[in-house]
Amino acid sequence: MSEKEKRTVDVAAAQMLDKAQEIGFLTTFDRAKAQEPRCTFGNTGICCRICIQGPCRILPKKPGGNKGICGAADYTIVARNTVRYIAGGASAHSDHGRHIAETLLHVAEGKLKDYQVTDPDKLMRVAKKIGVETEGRSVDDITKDVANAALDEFGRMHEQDLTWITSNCIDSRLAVLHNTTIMPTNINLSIAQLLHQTHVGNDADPVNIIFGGLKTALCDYDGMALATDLSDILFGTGVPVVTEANLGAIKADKVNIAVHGHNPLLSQMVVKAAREMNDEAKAAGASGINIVGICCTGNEVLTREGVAIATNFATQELAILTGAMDAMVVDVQCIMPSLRSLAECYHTKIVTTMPIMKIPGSYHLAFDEHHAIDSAKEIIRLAIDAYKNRDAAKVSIPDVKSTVVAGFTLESLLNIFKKVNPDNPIRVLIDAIEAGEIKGVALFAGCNNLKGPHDYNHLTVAQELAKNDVFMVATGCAAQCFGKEGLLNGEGVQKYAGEGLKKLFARLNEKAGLTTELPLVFHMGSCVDNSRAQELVTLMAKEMGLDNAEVPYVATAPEAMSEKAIAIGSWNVALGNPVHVGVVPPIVGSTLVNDIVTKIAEDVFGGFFFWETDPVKAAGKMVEILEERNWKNRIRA
Ligand code: MSK
Repeated sequence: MSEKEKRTVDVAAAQMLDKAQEIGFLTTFDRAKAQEPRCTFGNTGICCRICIQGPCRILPKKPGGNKGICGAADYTIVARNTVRYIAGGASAHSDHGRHIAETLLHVAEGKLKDYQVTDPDKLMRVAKKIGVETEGRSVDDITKDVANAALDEFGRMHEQDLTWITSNCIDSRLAVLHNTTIMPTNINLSIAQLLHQTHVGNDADPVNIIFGGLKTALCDYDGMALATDLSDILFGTGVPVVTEANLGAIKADKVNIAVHGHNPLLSQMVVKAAREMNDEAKAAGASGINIVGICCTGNEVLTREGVAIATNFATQELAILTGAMDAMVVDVQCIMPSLRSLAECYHTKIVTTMPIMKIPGSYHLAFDEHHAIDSAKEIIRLAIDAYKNRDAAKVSIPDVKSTVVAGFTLESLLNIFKKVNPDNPIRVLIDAIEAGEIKGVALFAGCNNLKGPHDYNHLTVAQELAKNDVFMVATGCAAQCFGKEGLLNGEGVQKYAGEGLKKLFARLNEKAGLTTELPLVFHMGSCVDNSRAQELVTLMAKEMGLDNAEVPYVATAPEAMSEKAIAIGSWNVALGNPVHVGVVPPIVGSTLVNDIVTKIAEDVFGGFFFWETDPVKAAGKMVEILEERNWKNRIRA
């Protein structure tokens, strides 16, 4: 691999990185290089910064150095550091869910004019699932009860298992969560207790700390599951859409606005307002308004509105480098502070919108749900004004993009299966497994991590699994990589799928009734929509009469980066799923803790982590896991 290839496999990104070099702008790729070599203590998790006597590092050869100043051993330090990542991730996902739940409640109370219940069928399904009475009641009353049930997850004072966990899991899995005492009853309480548990002079037992972490990881799951359900109720449950992905989706003749972050409350409004404001853009000399997405708010509006993907996490700066990005509207999570300094070289307006996410020097427009459409229009007018200052000489948009077929919520995926098996849609997948056509299902989740070439691990693991007849679903920045690289369309199937997988696709395509062929990888949505994938595996478990830990299903985060990715991986393990991580996390500094999460976890939960930076080897191991589960199921039958 040449030095240039080591940066990214994305051709459009490579062109923009060359441009950055030409103009002397240092991107996240340069900053990642500047961080090398990494500090071994931090890199392996044996640096403790929990109290300010530290930082303490584990120095085994120095007398007195094999423990922190308080006496914390490597296993305590590593366990504490690890679960604090989970607390960060669970806070982010659950706070996102809480914001959606509050908005839904205010809709039902008639306090918000710009939002409404868009999908009453989903409302009824969710109400029934969580035990809210629907018979003879108004939509508003049911909505209030569903929203209040979601808000109750955050702060109820009585002991009651979290509703979105109990209503989404099968009994055998709930028994595992109870037997290991990790079933949470209150999201905020679990996060607070975990921070307390890991305070200096508190819990030193690595097993107990890890179990506290898993309990909080389940709160991450609960927060994202309710965020998915309530967002579908508010904005609709996605159906298959055709659009495009990569920097080539930015249009030179249009006012370009990127929506970036995670929360759909504003981005949905921006999309809606933009459709009404094309004339204003035309009056400014553009041919219209073009909205594109970055990171998961992009995935949200892709799923429901067919908005194109500009790029994913590691290459977010490069959208500005095209010189044609007029405004980037950001909400929460995964937004690089460096966007502002790059925007200074161009006419681009960076607009922060949330009270907990501001960037010095950027434009802050406090988003207010009570005036959501007005806020969105104000942002669009800012972009139109910025467009007037665009310097045509600085515009260079890579002519690179791929067709994307997305919108595969669980409902829309099952609707396709229903065309093949109207009575029992999930059987389509299981029949294909039992017939040996496919080996099982893999979920791709997670970010970009510049410890390796951008998008390389995602792409290689997917190509290898496709060749080995694995049915694939994806979320987050992994899904966006596949969009850019042509795996979210039918050509991907022809190019990469093995014979068994091709047979399944032929059957599905024949009956699907879509205007286009189904994609090699099914885009299931944003980070919070990993809950959709978990619903899929649970449905398979029910139909197969198995526990989740026996279903031929694996999860992978080939380029995991964020605290949220660590939380997602952890609840996957607790719910019985094997989880591949394509970077070595800062956990290997303690053999004990590393063994707990990679080996002992399997005995307790059926799920476990494994680290493998080589994507070919990682895919090989994932295939082995699926084959082993199938083999055991055949023996059981
Ligand atoms: S945006 S959490 S970099 S997937 Fe959800 Fe991408 Fe990871 Fe952020």
